[in-house]
Amino acid sequence: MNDNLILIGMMGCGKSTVGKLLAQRLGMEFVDTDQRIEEAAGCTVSTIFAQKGEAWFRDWEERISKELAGQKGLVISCGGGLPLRKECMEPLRASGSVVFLDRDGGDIYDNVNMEKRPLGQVSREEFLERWRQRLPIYQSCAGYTVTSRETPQRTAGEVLKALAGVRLRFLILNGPNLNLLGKREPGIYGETGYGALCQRLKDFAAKHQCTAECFQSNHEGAILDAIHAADGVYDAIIMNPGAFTHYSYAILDALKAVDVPCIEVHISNVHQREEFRHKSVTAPACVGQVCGLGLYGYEAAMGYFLEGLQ
Ligand code: CA2
Repeated sequence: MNDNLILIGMMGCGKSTVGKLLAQRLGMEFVDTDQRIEEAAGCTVSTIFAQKGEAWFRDWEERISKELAGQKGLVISCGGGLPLRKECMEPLRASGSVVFLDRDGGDIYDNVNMEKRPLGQVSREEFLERWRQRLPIYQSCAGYTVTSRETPQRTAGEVLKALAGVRLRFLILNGPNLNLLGKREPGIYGETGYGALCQRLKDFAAKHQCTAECFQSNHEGAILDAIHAADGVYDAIIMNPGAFTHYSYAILDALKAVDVPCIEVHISNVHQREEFRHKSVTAPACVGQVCGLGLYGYEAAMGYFLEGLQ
């Protein structure tokens, strides 16, 4: 059974939403400490704060933290102030990986509805002051710090990447007939087979602490679906659209519709070949195009994105 995954950070940074997504993707159970306390105490956290005071609430947090730390396979979203007490954090830290979801305090205050949150009804200045005080505590408790992204799906993806020590996730997309690599026309496309190309690119990715997943199809619709599904799941697409390059406006539109940068690759130097191969209708939606470098072109394209990390 998996160790726990513990999410900490300021109230409103997205711990619960991102935590639920992570639990789903990892097949783990999601637990929210505030919710657990509300269930056990029979009233809302705000009521506890108002009627019993903060210390009474923190005692509850300590009991719940110790109880959860004794279990496995949980994604635990911690109350924003939970890491303030080391008696809460120490058992949780020992039970798994702690991830700090880092979201700017001003962004939280301006964009998250805090009416119903305990300690949420304060001025912007007071909120920012509390955020500034807590930052070093969150940083010191966490094994990983992940900056909150535009969508919870993206943030969840970044958490998974951080935990796996992965820097970039590549999708290698190959279009029609590229499954025939190595079997026909070796004078143009070389002798390496499609399977061997995929293995080579996976190895190249792994050598650079990245992952590469390969997909090939002879069907335009399947390629469109793969591009749509890449949003939020991959950091970059390396695509050889095959002959679709020269006429698929649908692939052009799909690339424009997603927020994943793509580099187009051609094994052969298309400009030395028939006139119809000189024109790419898909390249305008790409960061750039590599052609004529053989299979190395795929690695050159991956290298471009790796360079961007430096
Ligand atoms: O040079 C490239 O990579 C191309 O994208 C390959 C496409 C071609 O239509 C483009 O103009 C340029 C064709 C891929 C066909 O692949 C084969 C591989 C081995 C044997 C036969 C075809």
